[in-house]
Amino acid sequence: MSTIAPAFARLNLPSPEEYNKRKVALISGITGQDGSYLTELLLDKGYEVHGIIRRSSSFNTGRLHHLFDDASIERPGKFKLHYGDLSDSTNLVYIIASVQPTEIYNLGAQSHVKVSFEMAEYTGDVDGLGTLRLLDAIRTCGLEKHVRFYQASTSELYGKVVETPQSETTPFYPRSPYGVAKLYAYWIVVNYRESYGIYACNGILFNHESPRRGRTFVTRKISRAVADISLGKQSCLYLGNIDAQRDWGHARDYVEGMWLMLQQPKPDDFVLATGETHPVREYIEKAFACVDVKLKWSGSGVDEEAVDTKTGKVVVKVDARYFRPAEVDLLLGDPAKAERLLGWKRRVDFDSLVKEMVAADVKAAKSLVEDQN
Ligand code: NDP
Ligand code: GDR
Repeated sequence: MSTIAPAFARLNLPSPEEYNKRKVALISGITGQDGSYLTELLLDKGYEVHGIIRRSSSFNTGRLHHLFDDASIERPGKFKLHYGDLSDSTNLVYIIASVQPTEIYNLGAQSHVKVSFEMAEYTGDVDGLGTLRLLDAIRTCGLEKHVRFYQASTSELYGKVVETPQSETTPFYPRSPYGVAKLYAYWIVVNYRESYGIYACNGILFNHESPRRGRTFVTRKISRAVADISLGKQSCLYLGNIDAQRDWGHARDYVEGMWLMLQQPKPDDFVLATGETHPVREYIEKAFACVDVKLKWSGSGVDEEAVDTKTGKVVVKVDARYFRPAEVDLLLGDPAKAERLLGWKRRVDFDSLVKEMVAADVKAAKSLVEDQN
């Protein structure tokens, strides 16, 4: 019975000092964008990395595939995946008791804001209560003084604009079931830190992207469409609110900030952001510019569209299907606290991010075309 494991772990625990001589990380959401970059970072730093993966009928470890091929990582025990789910408390207790991590990164979530309106209860369960389950699993295993905990909090907590730039002291006003679930997670982390002395941090991260970004998030949806349109594989890109503004950074920079938060003398909450904001429309224009397409816009609201000025063909159309019941209009973060106390600084700027994402998708689309020929 797995319930025996925590008692066993508690009885055999070394002192926190002895316990923390090891570097063992456990990552929920390891198969996601951030999970894959964080795994690379931690393996480079000499950690033993364990990840929680969901059982899926289709292959879901694509973002980690290159790590399986790396002979230096294949050493037994250096990198290991465990089946689990944030909705399953017993399983989380069992994994923590057997891995005995020194750091836990809770990146697992139903992370799509629009989907959260359709799956509100599930999102609340996984993103909100899932965080509580992990924290309680730490306590059940008697590890509250041993383990350091990172929570993937989000700029979606700010939601409706109360002030800009948004910092650690800006009041929250979430605008989606996702944001509300993450609000619960944020506060339960603060509460368990204050109640039980767990070293637990909220990283309030603004949007961060990369060529590994999920394909239904707006930046990746655009970069893929631009690649496919430039190769004649797609004719038009359909989008929702293109006037929303986001503070977009690169995921690789942000996972470094996550790690830094767990290396401090005291736990605290930090914003990671670039301090710049850009409308979705600008991302679209810059992405098309990467393949030498200049756009001309016409119409407004749900009738807005853009043509390729060379061909006169419509390549972007606004589509009401992609609008959300409530929108977050403007995100602009103030990373001053993280810069000052963690020494964190983003490296990749907006233009470089757009170029990297489009170039990666053009390369992938071309190799697919070659494979098919
Ligand atoms: P992704 O959507 O790329 O990855 C989410 C991960 O969570 C995947 O590994 C997914 O598994 C896993 N997951 C989903 N449901 C469950 C569940 N029930 N139990 C266990 N694991 C589950 O997200 P990102 O990598 O972009 O983001 C990482 C975290 O940071 C998320 O919590 C997100 O909400 C948060 N965040 C992200 C920001 C961003 O801009 N990227 C900004 C701020 C916060 P599977 O692969 O099987 O689907
Ligand atoms: P967001 O990211 O909701 O900010 O959440 P997303 O890329 O989904 O949307 C950004 C903005 O673009 C607008 N938009 C569209 N979005 C999508 N996905 N698809 C479209 O077709 C489209 N057209 C316009 C959206 O309305 C929105 O304003 C991301 C996630 O990673 C969260 O998990 C994370 O917490 C936050 O970033 C910070």
